[in-house]
Amino acid sequence: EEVGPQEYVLIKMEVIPPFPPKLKVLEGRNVYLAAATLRPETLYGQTNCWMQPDEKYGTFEVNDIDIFILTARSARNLAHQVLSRVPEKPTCLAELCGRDLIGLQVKSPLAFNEIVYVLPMQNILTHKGTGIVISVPSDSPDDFIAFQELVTSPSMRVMYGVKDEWILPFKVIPVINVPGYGNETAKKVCFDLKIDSLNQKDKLAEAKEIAYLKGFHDGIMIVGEFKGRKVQEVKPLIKDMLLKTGGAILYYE
Ligand code: A2H
Repeated sequence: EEVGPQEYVLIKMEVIPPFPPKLKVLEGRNVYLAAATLRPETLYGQTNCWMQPDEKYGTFEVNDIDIFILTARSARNLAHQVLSRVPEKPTCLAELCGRDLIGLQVKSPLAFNEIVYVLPMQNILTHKGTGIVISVPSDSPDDFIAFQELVTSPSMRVMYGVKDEWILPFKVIPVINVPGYGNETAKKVCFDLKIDSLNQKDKLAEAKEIAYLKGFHDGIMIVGEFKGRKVQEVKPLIKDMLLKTGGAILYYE
């Protein structure tokens, strides 16, 4: 049941030039892909980000300096949350679909990977968050299985135009240790529940619940500024750090 608005940390992932054709008019400006997460402390282990290939996104001026790529729905919500004078509707500078940005290079705050690529995932919901998700295969079963599917299915890569060098070698980046689960909780939970496809929705929901609860309640950071400390304590600290350094803003829905 609803208990009021959910707070998300909206990660600002900087689009690296050269811009693709759909974004060419924006080159020279600060353009960010905006991803909504509940687990900002996992950002160190981000390997890529996910967009829904067949759905629409836009580029919006949601504040005075930055241009964000996100769904129109989330742009509208965000404008109401960050602007003092809200225009009738936020200006969309360019319309695009997820497919247009597959292979786009972005730079994410805190991520050990210098650059990460935009990759397609069918399970991304466009009516939740911004429709863009940071992918952390070490701690998210969805992310682990989606990445593994791309790695093991050349035909899926061809279908979406995903180049081998964007995903290979598949290297999970450990961030959190969970006693009894190790440093790659998502992989272990998916193995235990025998999940190898995004179509196993019920099992994936179960895996997500386990990985999320265990990671949050029992997890210990094994990397970063707060190495050795409990995830529960560290999550708000990393959130504040990201907000202070301009790597993220808050988003509610
Ligand atoms: B979380 P809740 Cl490591 N479609 O971030 C599908 N999933 C989405 C989404 C969308 N439009 N927007 C956000 N999400 C994901 C990291 C993470 C997340 C880890 C572990 C657990 C976890 C890395 N992906 O979430 O439905 C995002 O994935 C467990 C719940 O609002 C976001 O946080 O409760 C989470 O779902 C938000 O889920």
